[in-house]
Amino acid sequence: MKRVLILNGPNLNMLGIREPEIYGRETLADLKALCEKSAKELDIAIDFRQSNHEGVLIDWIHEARGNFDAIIINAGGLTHTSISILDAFKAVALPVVEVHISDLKKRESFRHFSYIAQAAELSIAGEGLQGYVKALAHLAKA
Ligand code: DHK
Repeated sequence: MKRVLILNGPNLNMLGIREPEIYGRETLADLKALCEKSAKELDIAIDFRQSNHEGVLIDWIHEARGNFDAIIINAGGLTHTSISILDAFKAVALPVVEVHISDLKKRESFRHFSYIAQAAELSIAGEGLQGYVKALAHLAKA
């Protein structure tokens, strides 16, 4: 069974509360339940995590080496700033799928560039929580 680590970065614990017109009204717990349901259907084992701390996310990416087959990440705002998260992905050399709930290209210009995209085999944005389901389906096929 394929093992996928799903990482969520800063402020994603505020899903359902933060800017619902952009991120929707569903919570992180709803997102976790959706991922668990989808993973079960796809016969994938997942570990779903969230942290507001860059270093914690980097430690989890390092830990994935040898323990997971792929990583799905929504790095939140760190997407647009973190060379260190990009370097961590390069270090572990695991397949990465990047997900964003909102459509970055339709938002402020500072959200248009993603460091994570440099390491990701697929970037999904603007599909709401279903983007995570799409990411899992992609990895199930890979
Ligand atoms: C989530 C965030 O927290 C923002 O900082 C990103 C992303 C967009 C999302 O769409 O899921 O810019």
